[in-house]
Amino acid sequence: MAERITVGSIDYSLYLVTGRDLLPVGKDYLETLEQSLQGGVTVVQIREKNADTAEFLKIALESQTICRRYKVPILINDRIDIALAIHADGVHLGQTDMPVSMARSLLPKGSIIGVSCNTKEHIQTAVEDGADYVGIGAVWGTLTKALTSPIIGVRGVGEMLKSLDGTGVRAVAIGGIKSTNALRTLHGTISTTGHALDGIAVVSDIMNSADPLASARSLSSTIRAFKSYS
Ligand code: TZP
Ligand code: MG
Repeated sequence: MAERITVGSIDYSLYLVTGRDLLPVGKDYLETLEQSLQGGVTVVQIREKNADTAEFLKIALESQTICRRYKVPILINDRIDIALAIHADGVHLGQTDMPVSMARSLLPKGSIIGVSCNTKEHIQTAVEDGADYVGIGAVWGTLTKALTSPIIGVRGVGEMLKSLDGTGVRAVAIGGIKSTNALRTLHGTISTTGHALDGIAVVSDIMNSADPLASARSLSSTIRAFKSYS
């Protein structure tokens, strides 16, 4: 079993959430994943909403083999059992998934735990519960997920980042982020409130791309440019 990657070394700059259902016809999932890593994806979350346990395990293991080659951490959406089974680097939990403290008690020391947040209260709870990072969204409109809460916008995301000040909890924004609005997302949050995101998370801009390598490269260079002047 490959070495796990520790919390301190995580680079949240370009966070890919997988969505196999979004692959263009004829595109292979593992090739897309590999190309996204070549293009600069820095962390991968395996999100499988329709797979049974056996299929989820297979996808997670195959994905992990590739991520390890690029020394990129792999997180599992929701399923603590799958994360444990494959020795993943951590998990990503939604508001209706297992609470952070329970997940922490089950997972090995040093596991990364992230939480989806769309209100300041969610952020507060995530901080109190000891989450490592939060995924704030949806920042823009998206067709990838049926949203159950209002779109937050860059100012809203910036406001939420305020609650993370001094906590060491990292943050990515998610929802409708494309190479065309990545800079607006990063710049908009810092310019409205002075608080910066650690990265951006995308599903369709990479998974639904005819050229995932180019899409990831474009997002990655935008983030690097932003980080170099902010
Ligand atoms: N959580 C909030 S919005 C979203 C998730 C998983 C979907 C984001 O997908 P896309 O395609 O990057 O808009
Ligand atoms: Mg969930």
